[in-house]
Amino acid sequence: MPSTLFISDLHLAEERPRTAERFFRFLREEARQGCSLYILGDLFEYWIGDDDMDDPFNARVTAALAELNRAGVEILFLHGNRDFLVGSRWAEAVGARLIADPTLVELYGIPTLLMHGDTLCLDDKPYQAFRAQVRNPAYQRQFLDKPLAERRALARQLRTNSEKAKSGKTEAIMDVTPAAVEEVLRRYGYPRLIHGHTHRPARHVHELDGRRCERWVLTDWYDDRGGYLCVDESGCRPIPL
Ligand code: OKV
Ligand code: MN
Repeated sequence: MPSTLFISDLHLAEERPRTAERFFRFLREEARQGCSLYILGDLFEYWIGDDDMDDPFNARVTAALAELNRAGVEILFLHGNRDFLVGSRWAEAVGARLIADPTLVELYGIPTLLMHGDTLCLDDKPYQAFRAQVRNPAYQRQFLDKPLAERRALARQLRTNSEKAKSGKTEAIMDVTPAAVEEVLRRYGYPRLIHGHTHRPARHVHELDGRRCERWVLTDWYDDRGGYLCVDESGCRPIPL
């Protein structure tokens, strides 16, 4: 039966070899049964520009995805809050298509809205301020025009600061703002919603305006967990890895 697979929040980095190995195995095995693989953000723990693709770890991830694509699986990529600088050069190397956040698709007859999920977390004020800044195209251009070494140093500094600022209150405990979810469900005509980011995998049912919407939250791949959402004619099934 044709199926569409969804992953997010792998946060791949050289420092997490076990997660990377689980991902490579997923690409060689389970992912091949899908017609399409949607990556809903935070594939990478950090991304400072497509010219950092020659970094051996980034090159390995890129090559593994390109191989899946060559095997006939369509790959779609939606930016997360960490890898928002992934660009068309990377997408071309993979054979992936970059898609907007949000994107509405029809899957097996069901309108399905795809998001990373960070735009639903309105209560995380410090993060939303950070987002407004780094998603500014002029600011991004300024950053991307700097030499790679300088960007590396700036990014490392930003990550250190953000870890300090969190001081125990991790990103993982931030959940979506219910009003933001309802707003987006109304605006897009009561679709099924699939997103990640919160690291709280679940199936939620929202009843609003007399309509019923399913909301699927994807798992992260931290520590020893990982998995994907398999969507087909019969519905959505989370598969742990
Ligand atoms: C990604 C997050 C680091 C959260 C910097 C302009 C600026 C882009 C950037 C640098 C950092 C992405 C690109 C990274 C996400 C962090 C820390 C917290 C909460 C600028 C445009 F400001 F320097 F001009 N960056 N990197 N964080 O290391 O991948 O999402 S990153
Ligand atoms: Mn995220």
